[in-house]
Amino acid sequence: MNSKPNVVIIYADDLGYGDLSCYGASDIETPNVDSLCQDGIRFTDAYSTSPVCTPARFSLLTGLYPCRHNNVKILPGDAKCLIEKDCYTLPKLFKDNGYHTGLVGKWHLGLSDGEKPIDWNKPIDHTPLDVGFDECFIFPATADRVPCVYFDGRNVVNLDENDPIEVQYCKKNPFPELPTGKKNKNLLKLRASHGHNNAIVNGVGRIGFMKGGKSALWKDEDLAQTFLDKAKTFVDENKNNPFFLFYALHQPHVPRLPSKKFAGATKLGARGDVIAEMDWCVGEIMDKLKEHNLLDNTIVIFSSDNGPILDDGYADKARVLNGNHRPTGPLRGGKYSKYDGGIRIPFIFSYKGKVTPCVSNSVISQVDLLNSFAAMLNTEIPNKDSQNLLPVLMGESQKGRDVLYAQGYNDTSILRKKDWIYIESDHDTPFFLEKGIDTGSRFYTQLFCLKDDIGERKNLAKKNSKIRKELEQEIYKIKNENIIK
Ligand code: NG6
Ligand code: CA
Repeated sequence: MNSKPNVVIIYADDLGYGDLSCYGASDIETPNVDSLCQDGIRFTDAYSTSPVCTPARFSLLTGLYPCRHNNVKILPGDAKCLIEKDCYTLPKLFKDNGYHTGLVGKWHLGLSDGEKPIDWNKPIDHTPLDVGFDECFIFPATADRVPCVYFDGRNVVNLDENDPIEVQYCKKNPFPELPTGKKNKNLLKLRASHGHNNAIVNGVGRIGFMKGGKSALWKDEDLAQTFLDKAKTFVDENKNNPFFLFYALHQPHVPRLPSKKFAGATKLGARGDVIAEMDWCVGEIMDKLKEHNLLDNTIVIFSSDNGPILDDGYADKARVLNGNHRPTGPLRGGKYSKYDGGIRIPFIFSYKGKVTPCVSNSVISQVDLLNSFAAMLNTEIPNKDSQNLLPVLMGESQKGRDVLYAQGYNDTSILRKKDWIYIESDHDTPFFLEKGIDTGSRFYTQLFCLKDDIGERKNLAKKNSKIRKELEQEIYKIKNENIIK
């Protein structure tokens, strides 16, 4: 194995375990993602650390469980950066080993130190550039949150200084002179089903208010092409040196507005269309690697941050047009849920000529990428949450994690040990009614045996109190471990 292969992580947003044809979808076709399996290992038991975005991304980049930080939750667009400047990170690992590191796409981990409100019209301190990326071209939070602008490094792209940007999340209606999704439904090209009724940008109601920055606003339909072009340029510019690219796709998160080419491309409506668009992006970036003859010197990982959801706040008909497609495959729950549908995600590790293509059921977590790549680069790191699973990723060993830890939407613990999965009790709502999702929240403990019950229907917590207690002990140990960042 070349000691310094390039590494590309392609990270989808809200793509489910059952959303890819290589994971069993029959109503959606994803030929480009599928073809990664020809040179790679498709993992059936891979997890993110959370059923929502920010904590999952935090873990992937820091190698830490979300519980190591006291504020890892879905962030507004003007939140402070959750990753401290002195925190050891995946991009820092690569950078320290002579790689050029880049991030293209969704960030959603906050910007600035949070000491004062962000001034969007000046270069911002504490961005991805301060946590290990040499360059970044991002949007700050999610596609449905303001500010709807791109960032290149520390600056908003295409900003006209005579039209400064203001962003507000706290006040109720800070810019009464501007239309909002709530007041001006006639201006919307995509209506909200819940929330998403603050600022209107590109005919879409968003979360949060913004004013100004007209020349800098993105068009949702152009997001895919814009990010793809940046990712391709990054590969072009780094073809002669080791590089790490984190290509954080915005699909299939809401609002789902694909480019013209993909609008109407599938029979599943907007959600199917943006998945098709996402798949195309994967094919394009693979073609770029091929063009430069880099495939047998590049590890490509494809995964998703959390489970899927049909209606996440816009009336885009995802639910009615879904037909028989099961975005979570055989799993229960979905985005926001503590059941496996929220946290078990597609994960393909592709490395042409270096791994023997196969399907692996070893248990792995995205938090393990830090330590696994540290092992690849012969670098000792202090982190204990992240485990070295390089031999598993390379297909040389089947020994995945003994114990897997994830964190539910409201900070409760989820633990998997072998085939057992434990979901801590809590008093939150068991269902998001408007979203049709079972959050998995119950005022009693849940314990399932995935081997006979992949759909987590038969609660064995009472019957198997010995195992329940054993798993509780493991959670206690993890939570009380002293972790060095
Ligand atoms: C929720 C939003 C949802 C989505 C999610 C974050 C509403 C009603 N819902 O609060 O649309 O943006 O946050 O998704 O506003 S994530 O994938 O980034 O975690
Ligand atoms: Ca997400």
